[in-house]
Parts: sequence; structure tokens; C-alpha cells
Amino acid sequence: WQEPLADGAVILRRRAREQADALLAAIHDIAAKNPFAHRITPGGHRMSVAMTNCGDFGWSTDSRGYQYTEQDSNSGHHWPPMPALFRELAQQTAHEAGFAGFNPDACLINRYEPGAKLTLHQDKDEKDLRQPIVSVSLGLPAVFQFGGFERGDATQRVLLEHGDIVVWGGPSRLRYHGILPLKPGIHPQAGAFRYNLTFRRAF
Ligand code: MD3
Ligand code: FE
Repeated sequence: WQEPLADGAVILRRRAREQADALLAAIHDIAAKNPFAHRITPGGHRMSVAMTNCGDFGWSTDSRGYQYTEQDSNSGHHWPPMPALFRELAQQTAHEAGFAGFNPDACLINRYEPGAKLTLHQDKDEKDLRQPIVSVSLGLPAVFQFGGFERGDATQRVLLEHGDIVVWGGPSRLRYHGILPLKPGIHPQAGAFRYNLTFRRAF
């Protein structure tokens, strides 16, 4: 059940549904070692989305800016390895969407609580912007916004639900995008949260 969203962007609706329990269990293991944290942006704002990472590199932000690092600055530990289940799902779905050979070295794990949001932004901290990003949504649904190549461009809205995977590449890789404030609810497998995995090639 594959639909193009925009040039280079494909949504694979419910693609991860059968693996969802295993993905959630792996998220909990990762968070037991490297807990979810609300980072402070360079502008001094506490992010409403809590984050952790797995893989060789993890994305985070602090007063110095946005960066990929090998260590979690909160725990001082390396990020946990990317589980084989994560890597294989990202590689296979990128391939299904037309991006053969994708090999992520970073997986950012976002956790949304009711009211949490991500304002419109571009993902451009990665070295090679020809590499796609694979995103996996789990738990409560959220309204995803995607726009154009400038912040003020018109936006479209898409509901992202439990198990949905989106592959963003080609010209869509630099589109502005964000998540509207999460509505409260209880998901049978994920409880009061939405989780989103984004697989990236950072370096
Ligand atoms: C479109 N995450 O972590 S996933 C992010 O649901 C991020 O947590 C959102 O935006 C979330 O940076 C959206 C969908 C997504 C991810 C990366 C993209 C869409 C994208 C990169 C380029 C264009
Ligand atoms: Fe993003």
C-alpha cells in the first residue's frame, strides 16, 4: 500500500505494523541505557519532543548548535548499537521506495507526549543530502505538515499513524516539515505516546 506524497517522497502505510511490538521493545531497551531527554535548542528553548538515539551517531542539540555525536552528552556513554531489526527495516523500505543501497549510521528516536510538536524545519545536518531519510511512526497518530523549500511556502497535512513508514529522498529531502501538537490518547501498544524513528546517513 504505497503512495507517492511528493516528488521523491513515498508513504508505505502500515508497513511496520507487524514489527511494531518488537520495535517498541527495542526502543524501551535503548531508552533504559540512554534515556529520552528534552534538549535545549541554541535559542534556549526546551524541546517538547523528548529524544534519544541508536547507531554509530546520534543527533542532538544544545547551546552550541545541532550536531551528530558518537556519545550521549547526558549519560557520557556511546549510543547503543542500531538493532538489526531497525537496520533491516530501514534498508528494505528505502529499497522498496527506490533508494537501493541505503545504509543508515544514525537513528534518532523522537517521543511525543500530548501537546508536543515539531515546528517547521529542514533536515540538513547530514553530509550527503542525496541519501534519503526513512521515518517510522508508532503509537498515537499525529498530523504531519510538509511544505516547500522555503519556510513560508504553503503546507500540506498528512495523518501519520501507527506503523506508517515514509521515505524522503530526491527533491523532497529538503522540504520544510513539522508535526502539529499531539492530541492526548492511549494507544494499546504504545500507551500515551507517539514514537518516531528516523533513519539517516549522517556522515
Ligand atoms: C521530510 N521528525 O526528526 S518524520 C525529524 O515525526 C522529524 O518525528 C518528524 O522531522 C517526526 O527531523 C517527522 C518525517 C520526516 C522526517 C525527515 C524528513 C519527514 C522529512 C526529512 C526531509 C523531509
Ligand atoms: Fe525533520
